[in-house]
Amino acid sequence: MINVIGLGYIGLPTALMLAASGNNVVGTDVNKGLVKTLNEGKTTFEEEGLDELFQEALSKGIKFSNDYQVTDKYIITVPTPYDKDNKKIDPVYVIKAVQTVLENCLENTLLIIESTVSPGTIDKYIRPLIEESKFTIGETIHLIHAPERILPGNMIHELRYNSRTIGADNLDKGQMVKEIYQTFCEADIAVTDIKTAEMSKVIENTFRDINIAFANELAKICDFDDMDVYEIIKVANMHPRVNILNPGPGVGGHCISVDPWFLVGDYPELTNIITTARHINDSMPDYVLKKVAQIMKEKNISDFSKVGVYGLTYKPNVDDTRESPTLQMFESMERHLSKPLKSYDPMVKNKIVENQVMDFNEFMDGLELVIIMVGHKHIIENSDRLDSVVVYDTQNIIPEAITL
Ligand code: SAJ
Repeated sequence: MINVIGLGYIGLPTALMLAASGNNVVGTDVNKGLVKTLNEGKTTFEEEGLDELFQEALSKGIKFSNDYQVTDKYIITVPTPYDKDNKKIDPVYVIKAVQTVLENCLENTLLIIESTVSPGTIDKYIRPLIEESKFTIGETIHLIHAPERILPGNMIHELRYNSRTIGADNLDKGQMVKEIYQTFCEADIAVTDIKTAEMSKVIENTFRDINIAFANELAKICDFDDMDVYEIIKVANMHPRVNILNPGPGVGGHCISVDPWFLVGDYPELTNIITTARHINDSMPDYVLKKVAQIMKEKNISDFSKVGVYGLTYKPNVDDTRESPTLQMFESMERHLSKPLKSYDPMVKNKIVENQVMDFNEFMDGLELVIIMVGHKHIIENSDRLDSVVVYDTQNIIPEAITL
């Protein structure tokens, strides 16, 4: 039996996929409400194909519990936050999960850590825990790091078709874990050492962060000198070796805006491009605010109650608001002692900020300027509703709108 520990954005789909593919799976989470919801037959977040996969996994016998199971295979998918002050990873949840596994596991256990960790974390924090226990690494317990790569919004497809990395001390044990993932993953699976797996995961997200920062810097240059950044990127991307990403209002989510900081925290003297890219992406919400003030002046809109923000999530068609550019922008407003602007997001079902409304008509009522922060399908389908207002579109999805 495989016990998946941590049933969040990564753990839940992974547990479901394993179960749907014929593995005996129990999903464990310390959050009582979350396990209760799953046991009532409901999923805990929105993701394309998740509900169908959930039903399939249920029919194959997946179970959910608050308790760690007694078994010989664990996959740990708990979050790894970072300390905002010193930029270093805070492995507290992984440590707690490993400690609890050690209290429950059988001899000859495969302990697979999927959570993203900075290079060296497993040596520094996890190995010592096992060394202090009654188990022996490489004999009675086998340590594996198998970082995930799935993209929220396309998780179910990517679980099946993305290649993966498995880091192991012992390649035979790595091969055993590869066979578990091969029950659902149809792409290549590389087996390597643990530190390589840790580092490659973090630099994949750092690579994307740097490339988005480049697009954002281009957007600033083009805006300064009245050039069309989207046309320029389109033309440049016709070069066979150029692939510039999209500028936007900032980088959110719990991965790309966080993982590069692990490298900055560990190698402060060596991370120049990485640090600059982080600062550029973090500067975008304020940049949007400045531009809003400029548009309000130009269009003679003096009343903030006539300005609305569309989109609270960190990217289109997901309900995840972690580190979202809109929330970063509102935090910045609060730092300047002003209240968040009126906002609306069709994907966010709970009220999470002041002045958020839950109905699109109520949102549009009385607005003169709409700022599009997230390009949800919903706004593309309802773009005619924006005909009578000024639109500042940070996503370049609404024709004729003012862009970044
Ligand atoms: N963004 C831009 N411009 C772009 C692309 C993205 O501004 O051209 C913004 C998005 O709007 C969003 C942020 O970047 O705010 C991140 O979104 P994303 O879709 O690029 O990535 P995530 O954070 O949802 O998922 C990433 C993925 N990593 C890479 O593509 C290298 C995913 O494969 C990882 O599994 C995930 O991080 C993770 O869990 O680490």
